[in-house]
Amino acid sequence: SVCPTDDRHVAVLAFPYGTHTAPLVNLVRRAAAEAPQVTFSFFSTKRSNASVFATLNAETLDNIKPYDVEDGLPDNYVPSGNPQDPVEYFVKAMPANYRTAMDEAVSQTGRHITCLVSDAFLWFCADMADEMHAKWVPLWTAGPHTLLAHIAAHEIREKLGPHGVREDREVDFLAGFSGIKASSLPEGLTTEPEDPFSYMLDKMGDALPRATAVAINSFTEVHIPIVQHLQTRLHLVLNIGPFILTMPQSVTPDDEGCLPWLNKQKEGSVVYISFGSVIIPPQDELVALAEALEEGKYPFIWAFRGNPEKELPQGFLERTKTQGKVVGWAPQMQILRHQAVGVCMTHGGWNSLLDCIVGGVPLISRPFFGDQTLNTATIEHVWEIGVGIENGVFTKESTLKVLESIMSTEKGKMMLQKIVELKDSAIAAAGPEGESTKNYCTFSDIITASSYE
Ligand code: U2F
Repeated sequence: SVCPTDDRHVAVLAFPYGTHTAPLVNLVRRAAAEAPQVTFSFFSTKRSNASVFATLNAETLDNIKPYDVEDGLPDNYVPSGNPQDPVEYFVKAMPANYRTAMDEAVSQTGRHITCLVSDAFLWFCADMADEMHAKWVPLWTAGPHTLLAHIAAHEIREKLGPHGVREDREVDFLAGFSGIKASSLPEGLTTEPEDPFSYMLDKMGDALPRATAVAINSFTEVHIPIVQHLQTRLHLVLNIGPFILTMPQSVTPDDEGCLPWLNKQKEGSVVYISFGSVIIPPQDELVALAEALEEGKYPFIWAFRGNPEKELPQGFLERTKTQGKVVGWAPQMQILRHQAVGVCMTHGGWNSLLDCIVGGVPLISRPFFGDQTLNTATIEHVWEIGVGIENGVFTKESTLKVLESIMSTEKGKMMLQKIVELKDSAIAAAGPEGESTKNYCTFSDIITASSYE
């Protein structure tokens, strides 16, 4: 049969909340630059596209074109302050909102869609791919252990039974989960899903085994038994990360001079604090954390969401002017790679965890929702590269205790050693002969293959 070289049209479906779009964009930047003949249509909300393409336009990648997807917000929508609200509206508008935009892309380009690359959350791509006779390669933007938990959701509910969480049973029936307690699982997993978000994750767990391949922003050594087990449940598992080493990155400018300030600090002495892009911890915990930093005299950089003047103790900013820096959005990756940083206080988000691994910085984790509790348990009990905060909340005493333990005990040194080992395997995986590099080639071959192949 005739095989035209330019029939390839990859539809990229982003999930425009939290740190979901950025990794997908970075992946597609690389794929599109390496395959200039292939058309990439990028589907996200108007707002997300505007910020993504502000960076991309500078690179003049002519073969990626944005299409706006309706965000599902009512016309008279007034933000309630709960960051989950817009997500729920969006999830309710799916998949019709994507479909409309995809029809437009097909008619504008005159090309049928040959492959769907989507955020793994977008379960309906399994049906779309069938209908279109296209491939589907979802990207899972969190850790392999959470992915397995969602794929095994039905078994987990059945085996734990209705009292599994209350009795805090061990999840010892699932490969790679020994030592993990039921209470560490993502909240929607242990009960039947009720809200749209948990429902979406359940559908995802059922749909992913139908995907051509599942790409993960991770590397195999992070959790070998889990990856091996995932391979028995999915057609093809492609660890192609950590993206900070394998994909082009947008650089956050160091407007507030964090890096020059770090140059003046002692090796391994600085505490870096950030709770990601969604969470703001309750004010009493922010206060406890500030008091602990001040009393322990730890040099610090705090990437603060919200208003520090209002939320931190009176006079804190003035008194700690030379001890530390409270900044807005920080160049986190560069900070964590600086030798002056000794520990990272985090919410346990997957991207921050990868930043810490690549930086070789042990963690103190205070999880809030979703995969963060499971990440924290894994940090503490599986990788032994950090600890969760006592009773799950910051108090001045528990924060001082945990800082002391990481910064100045043998246990802390062991954690550092273990995270440096993980860092070395991440670098090897992303190297020229590494597994993530090889898997990326497979990914690229799959998505850019002609529909006639
Ligand atoms: C959701 O995660 P978040 O966006 O809350 O948190 P992370 O996954 O840790 O990602 C934060 C990213 O933002 C960057 C940082 C990470 O790449 O380097 N950053 C920064 O550059 N400067 C700052 O001042 C602060 C952060 C969700 F909440 C998590 O539970 C999931 O694990 C995650 C991935 O699915 O998405």
